[in-house]
Amino acid sequence: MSRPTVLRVPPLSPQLHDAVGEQYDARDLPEDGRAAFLAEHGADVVGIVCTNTGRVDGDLIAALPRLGVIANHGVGYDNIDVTACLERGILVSHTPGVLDDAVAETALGLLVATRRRMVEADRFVRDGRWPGAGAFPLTGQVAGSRVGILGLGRIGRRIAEILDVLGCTVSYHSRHEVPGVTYRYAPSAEALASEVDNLVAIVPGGAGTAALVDRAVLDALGPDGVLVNVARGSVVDEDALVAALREGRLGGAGLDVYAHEPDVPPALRALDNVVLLPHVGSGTEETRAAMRALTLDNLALWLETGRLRTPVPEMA
Ligand code: A2R
Repeated sequence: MSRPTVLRVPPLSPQLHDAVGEQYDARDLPEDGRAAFLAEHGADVVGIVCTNTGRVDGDLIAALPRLGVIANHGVGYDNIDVTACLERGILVSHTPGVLDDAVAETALGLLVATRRRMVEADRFVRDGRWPGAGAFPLTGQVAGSRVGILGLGRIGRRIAEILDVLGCTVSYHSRHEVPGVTYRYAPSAEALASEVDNLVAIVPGGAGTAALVDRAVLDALGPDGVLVNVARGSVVDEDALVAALREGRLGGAGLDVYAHEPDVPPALRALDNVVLLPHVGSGTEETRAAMRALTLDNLALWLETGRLRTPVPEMA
């Protein structure tokens, strides 16, 4: 019996790429010559495997008349045109839950590293400035501080639990109040920023959250405030962020994501009061293995039963 044809939309990790190839008749969407490739193979494709940096837009979906499932390796799926999928009855899965710990510890790491100026302190030692240049300056601390969580979902709640242990006062903003939590609810992102020392963004990307953290929110956080973004670059107005950091209207930022990845604005790279990571929030061996397994599980289940284990909320 012929194996189902699955389209791999790059980039995929070598492990995920190979796993799909072992189980299916796998095709790789090329960077160049897509029209010719799709004309030749598009009609065979029943499933797609992709990650958050592989765009699956309306044009690609339209070129795949038998497409029935998109298995996204990641919890965020703003790379996929879900509206086009809904119109065609194409199901989309993602990987919720299995990456909460990894992303939460990335958020904590960024927050501590930024507040305690750890990257600068590391350079201080490496450059041989200790002890010749005197003691490293005193810094702020995270323990006991007020932290706002923008998006108290699965990952946001995990971050809040970790901060509880550090004696932080946690408050949050989401579109809806979360029942059964003791954290204080703020009615807007700006209101939240105005009542905390540190703000952690962990909402989904996409149109609904574009520039949710804008100049007004950054100004409300203020010159002693720190922003951590482990959500999506689109959630923060990056120009406003750079301006606020350069003009001293914001104290610091710990960033894992950027507006135009992998481009990081040179002005941001030149600043000392930022810690910059290359979008590695879920990037641990353990978590990526779990995400891979769930992605493949969804694909296999759909092929077998037409259902998904973890559909995106629009299709649940
Ligand atoms: O707004 P609500 O009540 O639906 O709460 C969700 C919140 N959220 C928003 N908050 C404020 N303004 C918005 N426009 C908005 N849209 C959504 O974000 C909820 O509290 C949170 C998302 O939580 P989950 O759906 O459980 O997602 P999870 O697994 O925590 O991942 C969050 C994001 C991913 O989409 C990736 O972009 C990134 O973290 O890795």
